[in-house]
Amino acid sequence: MTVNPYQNRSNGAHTRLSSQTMAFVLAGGRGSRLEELTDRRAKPAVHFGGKSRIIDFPLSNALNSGIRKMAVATQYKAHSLIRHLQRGWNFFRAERNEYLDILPASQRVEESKWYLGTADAVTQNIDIVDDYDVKYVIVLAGDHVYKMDYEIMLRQHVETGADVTVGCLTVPREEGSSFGIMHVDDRGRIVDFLEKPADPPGTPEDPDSALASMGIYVFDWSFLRDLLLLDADDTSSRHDFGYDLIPAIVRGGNAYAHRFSESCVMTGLETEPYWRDVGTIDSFWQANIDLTEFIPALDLYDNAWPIWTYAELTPPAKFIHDDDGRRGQAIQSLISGDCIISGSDVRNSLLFTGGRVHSYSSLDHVVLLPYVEVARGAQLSRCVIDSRVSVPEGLVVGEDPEEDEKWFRRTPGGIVLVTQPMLDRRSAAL
Ligand code: ADQ
Ligand code: ADP
Repeated sequence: MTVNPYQNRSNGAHTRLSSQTMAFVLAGGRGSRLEELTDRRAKPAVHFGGKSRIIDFPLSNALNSGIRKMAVATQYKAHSLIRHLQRGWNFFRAERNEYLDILPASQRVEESKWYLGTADAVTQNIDIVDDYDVKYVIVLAGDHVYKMDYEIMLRQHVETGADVTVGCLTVPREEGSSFGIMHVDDRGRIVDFLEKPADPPGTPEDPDSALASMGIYVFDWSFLRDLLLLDADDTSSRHDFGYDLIPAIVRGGNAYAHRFSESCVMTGLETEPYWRDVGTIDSFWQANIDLTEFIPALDLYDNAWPIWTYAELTPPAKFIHDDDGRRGQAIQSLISGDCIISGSDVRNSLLFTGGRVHSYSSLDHVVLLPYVEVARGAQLSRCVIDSRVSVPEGLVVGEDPEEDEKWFRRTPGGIVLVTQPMLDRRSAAL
């Protein structure tokens, strides 16, 4: 028997579903648990990993999966998100049938009603999706960090003939109340779906874990289109995928779960599937600091699955002695372009573009967002410094919880967030 080596490969041109698919990326959520980090930007625009922003992950996944038609629904504080997309995601060419549309929230109504719920964000743009002329739509959340081959999920969707296929993963049961939680039968059919249940049910195999929706869905466009039109007329609906549409399809009996572990993209370095909702200051700090580990849980150095982004053209990072001969050095750290470490000591830290650290300073377990200047003699540990902050001479953060709480935001986990308005209030008071 002749075996066709391409038969089961996702990139075999004759089997590719991604070319008949558009990605509809929901990027309108505020992410209020990130506190002041989302005062000026939507959560999908929050920086991550030294060069990127969170939205680069779902967009890069779509691109690497072969999807060439994308739309990003924006809403809350969309400016830095839109600027980022315009600068970094501007290589789609209509001549090649490639599109990336940035969809502004409807200006018709007051802000509180821009998009009623996540499904309404698609309903308001039905005509745009129609224009793409695709068979499938994959709805993605714009605010998670992970690497996934959507082609594999699309294939499952087509093979099962599902009305919807919902990406899912297991989470500790006590975290289940912030997710849509589902039960599946042994064929993977979803038999029950509860959006953010107060007391999430465990799985039959393990009562301590729950099967959670990743908030990503594959539909046939004709099916979703009809459903959205029905939903738009339903006055009792919140017009939300998690609260309304997915539970309704589950009741109809033809919704399937797709396990993230089957389509996550891993390198030899990664030991388990990586997916993070970096939704709090603690988890944001931790996920960034984790990248400095000897063996990181997320491998950003994978040329086969690049995370595309917009990054400024920058000169190299530089490490120099100061006038007194003190060595400027960084160890177990990620240092981006245009950083200058002068006569100071950086450990277990992640510095985004343009970080300047002056003599007699030390950084330990610090995330410096882009263009932060740290003046002489500052001692920073276990903190996140927001972009373009000017850290004053001799500032100490992460030593004395009372002092940190007085001026900055200190989380229950003991991580401190420092922004420029906080520093301004502090200097005005001192
Ligand atoms: P949540 O993440 O709580 O739950 P939601 O706040 O609706 O859901 O956000 C989903 C995505 O849509 C986010 O990327 C957000 O930025 C964006 N968004 C929210 N409102 C929007 C709007 N009106 N217009 C455009 N974009 C919008 C969802 C599911 C759960 C699932 C979790 C997984 O409802 O079932 O478990 O995602 O994180
Ligand atoms: P050595 O020459 O000391 O064996 P390696 O080539 O293993 O060094 O890597 C040097 C350092 O770079 C390691 O300590 C590791 O922390 C980091 N490193 C290597 N590969 C990766 C990766 N894919 N992602 C992040 N860090 C990495």
